[in-house]
Amino acid sequence: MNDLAPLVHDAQADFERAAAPADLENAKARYLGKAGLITEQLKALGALTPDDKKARGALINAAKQQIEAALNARREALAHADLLAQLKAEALDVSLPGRQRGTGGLHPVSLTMERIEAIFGSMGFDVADGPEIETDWYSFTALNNPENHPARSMQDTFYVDVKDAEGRWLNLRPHTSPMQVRYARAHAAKHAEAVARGQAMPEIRVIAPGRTYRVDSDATHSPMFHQCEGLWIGENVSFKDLKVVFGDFCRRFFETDELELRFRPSFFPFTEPSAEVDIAFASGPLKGHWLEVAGSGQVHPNVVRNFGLDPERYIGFAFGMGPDRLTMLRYGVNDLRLFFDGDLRFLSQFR
Ligand code: 2U9
Repeated sequence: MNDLAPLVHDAQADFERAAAPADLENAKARYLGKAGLITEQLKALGALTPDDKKARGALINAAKQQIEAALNARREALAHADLLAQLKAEALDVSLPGRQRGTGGLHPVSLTMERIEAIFGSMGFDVADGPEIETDWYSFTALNNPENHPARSMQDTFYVDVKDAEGRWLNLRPHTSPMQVRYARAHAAKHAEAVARGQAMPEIRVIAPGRTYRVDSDATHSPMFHQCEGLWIGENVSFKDLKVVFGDFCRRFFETDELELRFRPSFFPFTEPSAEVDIAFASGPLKGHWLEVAGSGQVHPNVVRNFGLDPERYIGFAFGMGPDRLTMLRYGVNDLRLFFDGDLRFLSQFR
């Protein structure tokens, strides 16, 4: 043991106490810096004889090496502790349950629309599309709806406070029929030349599903509701075809053959004769009740003329139904408003 041992011991203790790299560098300066204790020892060598200088120098160097070794050891220990703290702070618990991404689903009315489209699609019906903002001509006039018909009044129809480029008042379509008028006119125009040459026009067979608007709101009416109408026009299409097609549709839609159909005389401006379609299930919770599911009829000659077709040659039927009501019947829902509240407790039952 020499007189430098306490110095080395103090340095080791100071380094051990340094809790952070900055503390450690301060402690280093006290021993190894320009005015440090070891540096002072080295400076004092100048006053010694060559032999003493050699011996003393060796001792100071040995002490310096010990101090440097302690310094490096502490540096490594602090860096290691820092790494451990960082790893701990950034630790991932891989056993935690993952964040679930909610699974969406189609709205029950959309499911009904898809069902209707698939069933009629299999019977050769095309699906029409068209604007929800319409002109009076497509919403009413083309459909043989007279000028003074109550459906045209502001109590029934939403009018848009804007006119189109031709100065015609616009409305939110109160039924999906305008889409079929547009479809039928385009179809007639497309085949006009062939027909003029004496060729037969391919039949019009189309359904028109979509949103419709009327001023009405209670447990069974919503200002926005859905309709799906159908149209079949040809040279030899009769009420008999309507009965077969619609009967087939009902059996497939409700997934039962035990179902009766009843056509009850009615009136619509766009069909003549017209009939309401009622169905009755032979079993299940609705057994024994006649349920109105659609309106129908033979398309009025004035409407056929508005397609651009000769009503003496072309004839057919149309029907209209409410997918909201069909959805209520199919799933046993008793309040129409449930479809429009956006309540996930209700909607997720249809996923
Ligand atoms: C064209 C010509 C005729 C479609 C028809 C009905 C009878 C009917 C209602 C049932 C319940 C609407 O959804 S509802 O509110 N529809 O009673 N609809 S015949 O007649 C047409 C359609 C388009 C060109």
